[in-house]
Amino acid sequence: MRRVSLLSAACAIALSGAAFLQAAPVRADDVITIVIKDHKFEPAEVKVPANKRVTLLVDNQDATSEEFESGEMKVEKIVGGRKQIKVMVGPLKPGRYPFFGEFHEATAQGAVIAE
Ligand SMILES: [Cu+2]
Repeated sequence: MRRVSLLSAACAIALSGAAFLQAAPVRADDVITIVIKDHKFEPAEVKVPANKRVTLLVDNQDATSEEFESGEMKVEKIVGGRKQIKVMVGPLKPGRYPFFGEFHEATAQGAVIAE
């Protein structure tokens, strides 16, 4: 009985968490798309609002996988060939935050500009 009530409490917390997430969806204008093509980022520089959490949608149109990486934004995430990943960044102080594709670092260079 006690176990059941504990489970219910856990479920209630999980449900309220889900409700909260639904109440605050990521708006479409908070998602910034960065395409990877021919081992380059397009656009190579993206502007995001400062002091705000944003989602980067990394759309890898190459057949080979890439690793989207940025020490400044503390991101390191593999995106498979012809796959997409979403990366949450921020809130960022105004400034320039370089990123690169670790598997094709010679050409895959870019930066997020928070302003
Ligand atoms: Cu890496």
